[in-house]
Amino acid sequence: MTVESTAARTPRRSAGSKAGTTGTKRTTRTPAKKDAKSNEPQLVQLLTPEGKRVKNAEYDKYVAGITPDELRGLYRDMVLTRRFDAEATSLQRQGELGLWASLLGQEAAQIGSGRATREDDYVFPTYREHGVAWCRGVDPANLLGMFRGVNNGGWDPNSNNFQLYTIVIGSQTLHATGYAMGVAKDGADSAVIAYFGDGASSQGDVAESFTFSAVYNAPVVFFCQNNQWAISEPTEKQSRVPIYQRAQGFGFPGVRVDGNDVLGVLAVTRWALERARGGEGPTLVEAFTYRMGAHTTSDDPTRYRGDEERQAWEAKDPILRLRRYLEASNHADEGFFAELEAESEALGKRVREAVRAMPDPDHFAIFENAYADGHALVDEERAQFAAYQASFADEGGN
Ligand SMILES: Cc1ncc(C[n+]2csc(CCOP(=O)(O)OP(=O)(O)O)c2C)c(N)n1
Ligand SMILES: [Mg+2]
Repeated sequence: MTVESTAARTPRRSAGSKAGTTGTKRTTRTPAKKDAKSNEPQLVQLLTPEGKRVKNAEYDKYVAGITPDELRGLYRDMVLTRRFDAEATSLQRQGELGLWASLLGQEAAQIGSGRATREDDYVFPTYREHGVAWCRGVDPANLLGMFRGVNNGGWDPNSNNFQLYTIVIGSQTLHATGYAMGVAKDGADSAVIAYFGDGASSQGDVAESFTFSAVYNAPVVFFCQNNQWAISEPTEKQSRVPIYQRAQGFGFPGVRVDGNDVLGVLAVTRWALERARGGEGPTLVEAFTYRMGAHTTSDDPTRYRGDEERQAWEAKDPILRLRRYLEASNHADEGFFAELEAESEALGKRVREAVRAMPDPDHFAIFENAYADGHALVDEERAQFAAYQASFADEGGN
């Protein structure tokens, strides 16, 4: 039995779409084809851990016009995101947040992909995409309300085309697929990107998303941050093949990129989003990275993994490698780094103050958003809760 190269297949358009506009654009994409020949994982990398720019025949063109200003911008995004994330972890330790899911180590995967999106693209995140939120212009302070337990999300998804954080693992890939099918039916040329983790790749929802998006040729990019762990389960427990290779079985290309290389991630995600916009259907991008911190502030990773692993990944730090590149190519001076340091501190302070000033929600607000038209059980629970609250008033009066 032969394995058909997914990259060589003719794209299928959903009924009513402009089939004639797509055929000519399918010219240079071959990553899945190469994978069919060899089962060895292939990693796209444009910047080495030492900060050296390496040539890549296939993906260089997606970052060819990048300016020193834009490179400094990517660096700034990563530094500020890391600073914000550290502040949120501290705020949880101080009792100001109930929980926090740190993105430490995943800054390049998130900033590279987030900066590849266009304003009219639509993003479906998990609960850890603080860097992507930053790129979409969501105020970092707004990310903290849900983790403080004072609101049900914290932002209007449609104001930044950035959906609310999704805790139910993998389910947002289905939402993204359905949304992308709608985008195609509208005849729009925007794209959709769904974030998920290595652990989520085992969920049925993700497999269903792959099937539907492939069959309906939906303009969606599946962006898997393989951070090597799903809480305490290593990636080996999720898949017998490299995650990106799974796409082939569903009929679309998959590619693995060095997730700690912001340039590589930017290039690969631009390519994948362009495929979606050009009517070529879904792509799976596996950003190979590492969760440097705990799963969340409730987790203790020393119980299931050793320090050596973290140290090995520290040498591949995404921020350090871009700094090395900026310095070696004289794209940034001491003044730039010092100014950024001051900006980071100011961001930390602003977020700290914003969280502490968040008003407590009305005690009954929790009953308001479960059903659009109310529900008998919710009414009963509301009444029970009202009686419970009233019992404190009685005690106070005695
Ligand atoms: C459907 C579902 N099952 C289980 C959980 C509990 N849970 C929360 S995070 C997580 C691990 C997810 O790992 P991964 O997809 O690799 O994402 P990461 O946390 O590493 O970013 C699990 C099992 C959940 N939230 N939803
Ligand atoms: Mg993971």
